[in-house]
Amino acid sequence: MKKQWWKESVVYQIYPRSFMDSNGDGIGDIQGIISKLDYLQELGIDVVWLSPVYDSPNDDNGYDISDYRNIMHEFGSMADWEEMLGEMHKRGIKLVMDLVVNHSSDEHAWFIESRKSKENVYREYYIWREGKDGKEPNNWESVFSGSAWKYDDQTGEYYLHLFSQKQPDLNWENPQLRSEIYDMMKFWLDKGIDGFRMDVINFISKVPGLPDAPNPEGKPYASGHDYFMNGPRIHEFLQEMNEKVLSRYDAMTVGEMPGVTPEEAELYTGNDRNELNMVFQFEHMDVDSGAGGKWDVIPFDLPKLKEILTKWQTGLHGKGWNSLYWNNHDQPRVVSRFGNDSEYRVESAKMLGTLLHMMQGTPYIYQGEELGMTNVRFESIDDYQDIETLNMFKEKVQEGKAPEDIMASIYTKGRDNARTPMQWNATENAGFTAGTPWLQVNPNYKAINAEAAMKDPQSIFHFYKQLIELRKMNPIIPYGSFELLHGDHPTLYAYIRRYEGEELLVVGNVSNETGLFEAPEDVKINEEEKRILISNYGVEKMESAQRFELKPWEVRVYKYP
Ligand code: TEU
Ligand code: CA
Repeated sequence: MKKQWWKESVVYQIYPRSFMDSNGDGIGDIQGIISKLDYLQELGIDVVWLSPVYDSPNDDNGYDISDYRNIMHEFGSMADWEEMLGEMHKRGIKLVMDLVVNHSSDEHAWFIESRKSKENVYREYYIWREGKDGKEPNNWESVFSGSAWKYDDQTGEYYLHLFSQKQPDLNWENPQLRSEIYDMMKFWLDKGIDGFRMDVINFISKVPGLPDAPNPEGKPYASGHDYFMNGPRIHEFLQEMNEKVLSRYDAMTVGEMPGVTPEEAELYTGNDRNELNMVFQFEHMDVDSGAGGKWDVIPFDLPKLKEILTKWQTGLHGKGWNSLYWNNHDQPRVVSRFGNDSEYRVESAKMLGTLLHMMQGTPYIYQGEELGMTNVRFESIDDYQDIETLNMFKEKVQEGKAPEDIMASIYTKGRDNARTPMQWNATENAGFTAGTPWLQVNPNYKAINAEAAMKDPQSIFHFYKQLIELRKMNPIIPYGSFELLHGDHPTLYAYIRRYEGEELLVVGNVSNETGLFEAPEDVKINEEEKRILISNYGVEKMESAQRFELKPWEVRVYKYP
């Protein structure tokens, strides 16, 4: 069996538009990435997950692809991409590309053909339906607000778009379409990439008939998640993809799966399943979302977060594999979301990083997380760029919501929080661009930037570097078992890892107050043999690990025997 190198890897996600601009047009690009590979090598990461760099009109910043085999002009050329891959491999860094095949752009040649006529050979590459009673074919809501259907008067039918109107869903029921996707995947794997992150891959199988969703509140549209999430043929499609493509390469795969449960994840990632290596689950990312969904912000509840992550740690242990993440290009910055991004920004960022990186699975670091980059507050909605945010704002204003209330939810959960340019140094625009950035830089870049972090041995950057090194030196971290301690404690996050006679005790104080940890009666710490593996307050003295006080946002990891 191929070595499962991805189980011992740490992955760094690059959102190319915001990473580094090399030619002064204010947009990150591939030459910019190449210029920062030494920085990534210094951090010690093993794999880069690169968000889409394919040709795109950028309605959803590259997640609307108009040519799967060409590089977006703004990002550079195929020659630049080949140079980047070579430079990554030279440094021992693998490259995982983003596979966005639940939908394409409406500017893709396939869709341009498909919409021309009902008889067009490409018609069945997409999901076209006649209207019903003069309305959309069903009542599904788009993830980006409004109906999930758009009427196209060229042929008098509607097409499905679970996301933006410029992201028509591909029809995976069509074997010809599937074969085109597999050929495209081989095109990139044959160029030498090391795997794929698969965008909303558990949406590709829809329930036949595309039935209306329950709509008890009589809303204009309702979530159709039950009819396209983890659908009836999803395992068949992924096993076919594995058989026809993935099994022929040494490729890492991670499926982005909104709504997936640990039980389903076992089916997607089990060794004997021949589907994917791991999945991105979303349960812990919905812990501060109320009944109204993402924008219905509720205070995050630590016991609930602990319960969710524990369910995934124990649910997949020995059966499948976890991905571990706090951040990506769709999520607000974790130090602002679950930490304290003002008086305890450094301590809380280090603590959150430790809590995640000491768990079982493959950790993902999102660009800037290693610097403790924070959320941003732009005063005007005009300063925001994300289509999900802009569509939601428009819809809620039309519903009569107060703009300041809508802005408050954007400050907390908006995706642009993660997309402000990477903060490289304290020069203008944080050294990201010599031009005008496509999205404003977070004004706190003078204090929070890579140059300052690399010079400061106490920085979050150097702490993340230690976390990555510890994973390599301690098999207990990727492979050990997981037991949560004090699950209902409102502010302590404590757990034990066990592996081949070794134990790790991880204790974090998720609060602005001091905390007291006392090991439960049945947990015996080997006091004589214990040692501190890592601490964000530089704790050296060997005070008891059975019972100790923690400062605000303090984390300690003890290893014994
Ligand atoms: O995201 C899938 C998805 O559901 C996201 O829309 C996410 O749940 C939501 O934005 C949280 O607010 C993937 C990509 O990661 C995202 O950037 C794309 O916009 C989306 O698919 C469509 O390709
Ligand atoms: Ca550029």
